[in-house]
Amino acid sequence: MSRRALVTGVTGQDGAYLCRLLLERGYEVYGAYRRSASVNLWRMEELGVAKAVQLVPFDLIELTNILRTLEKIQPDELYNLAAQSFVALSFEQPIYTADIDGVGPLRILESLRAVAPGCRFYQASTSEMFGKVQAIPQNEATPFYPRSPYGVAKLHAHWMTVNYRESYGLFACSGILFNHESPLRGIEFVTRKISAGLARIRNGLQEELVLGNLEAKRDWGFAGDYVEAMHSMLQQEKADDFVIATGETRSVQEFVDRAAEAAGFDLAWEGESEARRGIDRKSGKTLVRVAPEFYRPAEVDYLIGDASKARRVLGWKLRVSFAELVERMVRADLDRLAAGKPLL
Ligand code: NAP
Ligand code: G4F
Repeated sequence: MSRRALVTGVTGQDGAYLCRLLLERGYEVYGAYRRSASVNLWRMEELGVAKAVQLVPFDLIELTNILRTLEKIQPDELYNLAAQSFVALSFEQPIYTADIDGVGPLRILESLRAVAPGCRFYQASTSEMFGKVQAIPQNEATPFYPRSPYGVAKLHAHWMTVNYRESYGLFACSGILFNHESPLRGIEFVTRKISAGLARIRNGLQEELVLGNLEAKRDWGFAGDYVEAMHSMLQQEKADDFVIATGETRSVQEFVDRAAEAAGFDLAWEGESEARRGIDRKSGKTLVRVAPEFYRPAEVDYLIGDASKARRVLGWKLRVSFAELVERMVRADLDRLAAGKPLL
């Protein structure tokens, strides 16, 4: 009989890639989605898996809904990818973020304990928990110092995952994933904002790309590679926590440079801080500007992960390089516009 997996946050970037992977591996896949006036299935549709996933209404805020869902489906594996995942918004909606991202996973853990204690659990933890980094690079032993309500909420969920493993013997793993991107990335995150913005500029649909802190550094990988690690964590003999990262870091400005090149521009930079501008050498036009509205009250300046434990224990490997990732994202947005599709 095929194994049954429940994926929360199925309408998001990682949800789509993980569903595809689980279906390829013969799972019966249930996708937990949040009810809205129009459920967005475009990511699963782009990957061709929307019809194969059995959708179930689910909200992290509602304990009774979680309990009933688990009781009914009795999954073998549960991947909790659902979250208010946008760090910038967490400064505007800290209490909501704490409830969804901090207490939401606890609602799942309590429900598992009550009605499905044999189910294996994956919690989507984040490098944002390292925040003001206490060591370089960051690994599973690095102390946490979150710098946003999102990071603090995710840290609560991380420790709850560890605590339920140690207290009740649940097979519960926390994947501490560094930034991972793809053509399916939400458009408000900086990488996709850049790829979509440059594709629109290239097509005469937008004048400029307006960004915040260009100096922040991130360890950016490809989401398709990262969902393999999630699955692999739940196939081990023993539940544990793992850092997943590329081990390379680049600034936002470096991402813009690569993406601009992929979109056929040749950028030169001038000015400092908020006066900094990216000018296309070919046309002389300003393509990139900086605006304070995109700065955060507290920034995570520098992230670089050490995934040696995942490579050693899980046999996890990176397949897509940074250059290829950027190229794929820009190409996908240019292709969507060429096909008359909106950039969602
Ligand atoms: P994403 O694209 O923003 O997807 C988030 C998903 O959560 C969406 O399906 C969203 O549904 C759902 N959701 C939001 N609030 C919910 C609620 N109250 N109840 C049920 N579902 C809810 O995020 P992602 O990039 O795929 O990331 C997946 C997970 O990994 C998230 O938990 C994120 O915090 C974490 N993470 C991501 C990264 C990264 O770089 N991508 C790195 C580390 C950790 P709607 O479509 O209805 O909004
Ligand atoms: O793309 P971002 O919004 O991602 P951030 O804050 O690193 O969070 C993402 O990765 C986390 C893992 O570390 C996940 F847990 C989280 O769910 C999410 O997926 O911002 C990246 C950097 C930041 O330093 C930000 O200040 O880019 C900087 N940035 C500069 N200009 C901008 C912009 N970010 C956004 N979103 N928009 C800008 O215009």
